[in-house]
Amino acid sequence: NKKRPKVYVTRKLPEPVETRMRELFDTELNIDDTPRTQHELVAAMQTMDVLVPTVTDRIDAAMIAQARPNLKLIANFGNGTDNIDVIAAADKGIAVTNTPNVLSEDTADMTMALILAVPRRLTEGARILEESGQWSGWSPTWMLGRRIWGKRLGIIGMGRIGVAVARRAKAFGLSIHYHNRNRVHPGTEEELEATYWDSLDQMLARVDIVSVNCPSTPATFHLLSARRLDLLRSEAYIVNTARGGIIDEAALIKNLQAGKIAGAGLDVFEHEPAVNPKFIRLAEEGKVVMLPHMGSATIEGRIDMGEKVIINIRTVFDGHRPPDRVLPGI
Ligand code: 8YV
Repeated sequence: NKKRPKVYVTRKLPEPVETRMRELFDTELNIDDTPRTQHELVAAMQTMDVLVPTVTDRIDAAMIAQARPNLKLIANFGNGTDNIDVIAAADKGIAVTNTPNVLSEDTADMTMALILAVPRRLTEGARILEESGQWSGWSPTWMLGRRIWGKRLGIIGMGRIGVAVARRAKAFGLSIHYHNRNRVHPGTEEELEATYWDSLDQMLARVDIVSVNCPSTPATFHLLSARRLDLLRSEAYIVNTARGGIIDEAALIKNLQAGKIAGAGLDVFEHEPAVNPKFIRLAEEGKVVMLPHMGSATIEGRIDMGEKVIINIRTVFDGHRPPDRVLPGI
């Protein structure tokens, strides 16, 4: 008759996940989904065994320092763990887990949607009909976008999501280029007919579309800096479904305004949920398509993520290593 772990969930999760959690754990849910304050999170870290935060909860070193020894696990409901100071947690003996794999395909779908949406002027076209209910009439030179087929896609970060993007893009007739800390397995490179670029700078100068699919870490902060954005061709597009901070937004805005880059598809922003109003202007001009961080937002994906969280919690309280342990520095 083992003690049930006390689990604190910071946001509303899908019904089946909450039901299962309640069956298995002493669970404190967030029924009305109002984001918890830092004070409430620290209080939870002092009384509960497990914290289940999401991308919207920043768990920094100062908060972790105030946690009591009862807190064994921070089981992040999400893939990226840039919201958590994983090093501070490790120093205090608190395990951190995430929810990899289950959201890669959904995120890759949304990446592909943005790769198509900007050059093919999807939102601009939709807006014409939404705003007036009709259009002035078809013409051979009207609403022309840029062809996707035959173009070069440069993927930054060839992990699970990057590979899922590459598979889709290949089927759309794009050639695959990538930059990553390491080359992927030769079999994967062969399957994707992918070209590896050791130098990000050189890849940026040669591709038509850039897709950002790497994690947000101190090393990738403003990886697409003003200097690197200047390397892009003026016909190039950028798509970001990873984290806003990987791109220097101010520099991106400048280059979009100046026509030094053709367009951007953005699902993530540097200061979410705030969005730089200059992007809105650029969206009106058809240079930018924006989504409010919806990359992994499917019902199935969220349920799968919840199951991963549950498995991680159960494994830790069964005395084993959780399958999705996030180690500092990785
Ligand atoms: C979710 C994400 O919005 O997993 C991630 O890293 O950015 C998104 O899939 C997030 O996980 C919710 O915590």
